Amino acid sequence: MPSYKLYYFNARGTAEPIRLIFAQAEVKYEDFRFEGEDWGKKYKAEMPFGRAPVLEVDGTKISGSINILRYLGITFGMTGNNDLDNAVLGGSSDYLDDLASNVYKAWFAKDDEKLAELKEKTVPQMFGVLQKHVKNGHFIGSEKLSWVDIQGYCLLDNLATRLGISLADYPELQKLHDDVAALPNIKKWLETRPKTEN
Ligand SMILES: N[C@@H](CCC(=O)N[C@@H](CS)C(=O)NCC(=O)O)C(=O)O
Repeated sequence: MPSYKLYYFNARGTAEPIRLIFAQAEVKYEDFRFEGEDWGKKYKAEMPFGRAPVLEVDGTKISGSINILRYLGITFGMTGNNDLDNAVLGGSSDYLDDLASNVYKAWFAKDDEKLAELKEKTVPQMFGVLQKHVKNGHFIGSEKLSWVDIQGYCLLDNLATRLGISLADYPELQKLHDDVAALPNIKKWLETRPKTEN
C-alpha cells in the first residue's frame, strides 16, 4: 500500500470528499492541515500549482481536488465498469463542480444577494437537471458507490448546511445523500471528524 499524505487547510472545503473516500476504503493517510500562517510562509511554494488540496503518494504530489478524487476512485475500485460508464459519471462530476464553484465563490465573498439568487433560482434549476442523472441512490455510470456519489454527497450536505436547501423535493438526491451518510465507515468519519467552520 502506498503512503498517502493529504495537504489542506483546517477545513472540510474541497478536501472533504477525499477524506470521505479514504474513510470508506479504510485506507490510512496523513490528514495534514496547515496551521496559522504556515500556508503562505512555507507550504504554498511547495505545492505543484501553489494551491491545495494536494495528495502526496509515495513522495509524488498530485493536484486538483476532483483529479485526486477520481484517482482514488480508480485505485479503490469506486468507478463504473468501463471507460464509457466512467465518462458518463465524469459528466455528473463536472456539473457538481460547476455548482460547487458558484456556491463557494458567493459564500466566501459573503455576497448575500448572489447567495439568495443561488438558493432561489440556480440551485433548484440545477438540482432538477442533476437528479435525472441519479438512479437508486447512485450517479448513473455505476450501480454501486462511486467517487462521484461521494463528491455529490459532500456538495448536497454543504448546500443544506450553508444555504438551508432541503432535498425533500428531489427524492433521488435525498436518497443518494442519505445512503452515503449511512455507510458505516462514512458515518463513523462524519461523527468523529474535526469540527471546523467550513
Ligand atoms: N480546482 C482546484 C482549486 C484549488 C484552489 O483554489 N484551492 C484553494 C483552496 S480551496 C487554495 O489553495 N487557496 C489558497 C491559495 O490559492 O493560496 C481544486 O479543486 O483543487
